[in-house]
Amino acid sequence: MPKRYYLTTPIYYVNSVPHIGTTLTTFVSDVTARYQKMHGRDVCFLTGTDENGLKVKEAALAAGKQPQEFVDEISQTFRHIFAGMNIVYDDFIRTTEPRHVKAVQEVFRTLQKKGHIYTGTYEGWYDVSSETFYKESDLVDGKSPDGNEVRWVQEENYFFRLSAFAEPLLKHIESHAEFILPESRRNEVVGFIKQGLRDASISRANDGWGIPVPGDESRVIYVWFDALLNYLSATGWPSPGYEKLWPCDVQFMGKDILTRFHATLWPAILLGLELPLPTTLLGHAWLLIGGEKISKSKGTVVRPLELADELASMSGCKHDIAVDVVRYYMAATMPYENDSTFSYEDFYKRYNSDLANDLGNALNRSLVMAHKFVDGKMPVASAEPAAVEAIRSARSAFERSMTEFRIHQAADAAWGLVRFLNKYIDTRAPWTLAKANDPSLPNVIAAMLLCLRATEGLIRPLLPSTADAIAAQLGVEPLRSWDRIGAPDAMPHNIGLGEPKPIFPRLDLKREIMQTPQPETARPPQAATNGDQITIDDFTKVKLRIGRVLEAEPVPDSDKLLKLQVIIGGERRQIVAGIRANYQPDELVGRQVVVVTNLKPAKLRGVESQGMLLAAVDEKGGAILLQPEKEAPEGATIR
Ligand code: ME8
Repeated sequence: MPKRYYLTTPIYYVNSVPHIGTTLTTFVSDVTARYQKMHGRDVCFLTGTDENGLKVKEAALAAGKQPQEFVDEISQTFRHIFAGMNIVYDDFIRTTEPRHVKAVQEVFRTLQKKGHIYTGTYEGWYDVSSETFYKESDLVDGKSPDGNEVRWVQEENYFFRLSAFAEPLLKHIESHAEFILPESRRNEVVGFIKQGLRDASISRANDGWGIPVPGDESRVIYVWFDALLNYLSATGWPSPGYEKLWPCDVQFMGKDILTRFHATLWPAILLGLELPLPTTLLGHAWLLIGGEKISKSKGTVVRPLELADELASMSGCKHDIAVDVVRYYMAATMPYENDSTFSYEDFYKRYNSDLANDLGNALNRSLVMAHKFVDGKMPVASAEPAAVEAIRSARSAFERSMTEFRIHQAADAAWGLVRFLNKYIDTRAPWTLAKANDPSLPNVIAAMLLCLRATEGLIRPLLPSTADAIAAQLGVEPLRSWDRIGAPDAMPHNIGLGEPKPIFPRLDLKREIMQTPQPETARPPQAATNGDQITIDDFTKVKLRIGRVLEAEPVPDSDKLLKLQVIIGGERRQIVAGIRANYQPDELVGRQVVVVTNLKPAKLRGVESQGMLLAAVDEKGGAILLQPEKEAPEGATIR
């Protein structure tokens, strides 16, 4: 019986509806599942909801609802949001389901029989917010280490002999480098276990909510002991056939629940049951807002579907594409080892720079040129080797990143190919090849289209709807098999290309986002007066052409100037512009601009400028760059 690729997320407390942070882990899991499916693996991706705790019961009562009615509603909201984010799981488990209750009670009985469970008196502190027991010495100023209120508990409880598993656990961690990722987290776990593990209290007094201890109705099973077992109960354990899934290939979670629960209590239970341990536990860092943990009470909650709705209405992109943009953001900024901070400004800037400029331009320019220069068909010609090599290297960088589930690096690998393609178009300049009847033109266009096809494959696990849109514009079926990325026949010769349609309309960042443009005094506005009139001959002395920004960086020691590399119909120019107050270098790259090309070169802050950009002047003296109303031919003249 071949083993399926089994991956899991934490099961989420249903005390409140999900936000962008809770969605992040499920998204990372979705990307991994899609990636493995593209490799032909039979994948089972499990997620679900954690419904039995005191925290959930208290939230239900606070909402004036019966716990069951409350958990039914919120569990449904999680499914709704995951579906809206195009997250495709294979199983959704709820800890109030009979299949789970049955398995948990069976685990309890089995561990009891094996002598790993005993009864005793528990006396200590309990943090309802994280459903965690603490010793007096764990508390900080009378609160839990996370700053939550704690309550005193004294009760007859069942204990699990966690202490007995410290040594075997350390051995396993030390001999399996891939067991806990990233490495920095592994060190934290080892340090925690080496401090000594206490036996774990695994029951609470039965107050009518939770899974009863088998044979003792006065007690319910401690919610963490119950919750961790969801990964096992979803396999059907102990019924035959569970080995088809077990053990998990990878389990994703935030760092908050790695050390104490997933990397100690959980594998210790499995060792007690004599079951193999999961291959990898990945504890990622936090997605923060305003530098702090996402908090409902501080109003710093961002809901992923609302974010997508907002983007779709502001930019005019389709809703499924806006969902992909939120997915892209989560991928590109994935808090792997370190926390990352969400901001609207960063989100919208990345939309313009990475999606509208990088990917959108690469797609649009390639298709427009293929229609113009090779009759809108994939040429019967082999792609130039530079492009073939760029695809190979992007694909292998993506694969390397995915061996440790570094989704942010995988996204960067895919964008490496997109950036290559834009530069390749600028340097190979098909428009000049066409003018010169250069025989390499079909090879260049074939290379561009093959790069797009490979990009479609690489981004498919991350941005499935965008990948479909690219395939449709290329006139091909979606690329579903990883092996086909970069295959020479992935773009069949003579295939008719679809119509180029921009999928990421640019956002006007200054109007929508940038609330406080800085004043810029370099060019005061000049009104034309009759005495200043010029003739048409005077005007035509000024040579104006369309350029495209290739690179942009600040000029050192100047808060006004940016140094740009601009390509003007195949000719590269360095231009220094006083636009830094209104523009970030990143948002300029890929953008078309209007350039005065016959201005005498000048030095600004010691840096040569070989042209000038045209800009309108805003109320504060800042520059608003002029741009053609739609993509203009490269290097077009302006009259
Ligand atoms: O802990 N950044 O459930 P939970 C990144 N029921 N990830 C975040 C995040 C953020 N700001 N906020 C939440 C529980 N997460 C238990 C789990 S499993 C057997 C039981 C993610 O609803 C992250 O994966 O508090 C974190 O571990 C999880 O949501 C916590 O979800």
